[in-house]
Amino acid sequence: MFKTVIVRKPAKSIINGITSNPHLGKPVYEKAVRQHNAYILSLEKCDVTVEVLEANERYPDSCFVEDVAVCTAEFALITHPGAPSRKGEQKEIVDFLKKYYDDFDEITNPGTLEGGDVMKVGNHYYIGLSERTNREGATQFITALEKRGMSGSMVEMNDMLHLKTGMSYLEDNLLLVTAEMINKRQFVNFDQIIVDPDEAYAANSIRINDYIIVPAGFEKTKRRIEERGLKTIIVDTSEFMKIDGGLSCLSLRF
Ligand code: CIR
Repeated sequence: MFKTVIVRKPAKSIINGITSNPHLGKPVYEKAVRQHNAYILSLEKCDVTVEVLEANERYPDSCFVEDVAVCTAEFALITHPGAPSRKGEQKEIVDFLKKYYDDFDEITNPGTLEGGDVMKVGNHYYIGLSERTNREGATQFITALEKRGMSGSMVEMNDMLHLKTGMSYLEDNLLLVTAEMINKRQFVNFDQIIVDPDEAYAANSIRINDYIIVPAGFEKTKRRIEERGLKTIIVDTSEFMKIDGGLSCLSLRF
C-alpha cells in the first residue's frame, strides 16, 4: 500500500521544459496548473496523503519530481539527473524528504540516474540504461539497494526517454508495455498488457492502491486494463505530454 505521494506544483517556467516533441507546442501554464490540481484530487481518491511542494521557477521541469529521488521502504535515494538543465534539481527535495527518511544515499559523478528509469517490482528495482541514466549511476543504486537487503538490475534500452516511458508495473505480476519494452528478456515471466503504438503514451500509467490512473484519450489501453478487473481513473495530462512528461513523472509514491 502507498501511504504518501509527493508532488511539486508546475512552475511558470514550465514553458521552457525539455521536449522531444516541439511540434506539440508549449505547455499553457494555467492549464497545466488545472490538470495538476485534478491529478492531486485523483491521487487523494486512491487513499493516500498528498504532499504538495511549492513551484520551483529555477527548474522548468521540476514538477516531474519522480526524477530527482527514489523513495524505497528503507531509504531515500537522491538521484543525479542526466539532463544538463536538471542538474542540481535533486538538491531541492532533500530537506523535505527528511520528514519521512533518516537514511539517505545519493548518486554521484560520474554516475547519472533519473527516477523515471526506475521501476519497482516488490523489493527489486529495474533500472533502464537511457540517455539520462548511465551504467555507473545504476551500479551505485544497486550497491545502495544491496546494502539494505534489496536488489536491482539493469535494462538495456534504445528508443525511449525513460524506462517507464514504455512500461509500468501494475502489481500482481502484470505489466503494461509498449514498443521496445514488449517481450524484453527480463520480463518474459510477467503477464503483459500490450499498448498499441498509437497509444504509446499511456504505457506510463500508475497503480495507486486500488486504482490505475491512466492518461485521458487512450481508450483502448483503458479498456484493456479494465478487462483485467482493475478500476481506472482518468486524468488529462495534455500540457505535460508536450514536454515528454507522464503520470508517473509527476509524483513520488511510497
Ligand atoms: C525531461 O525531459 O526531463 C522532462 N521534460 C520530462 C521528464 C519526464 N519524467 C519522467 O518520465 N519520469
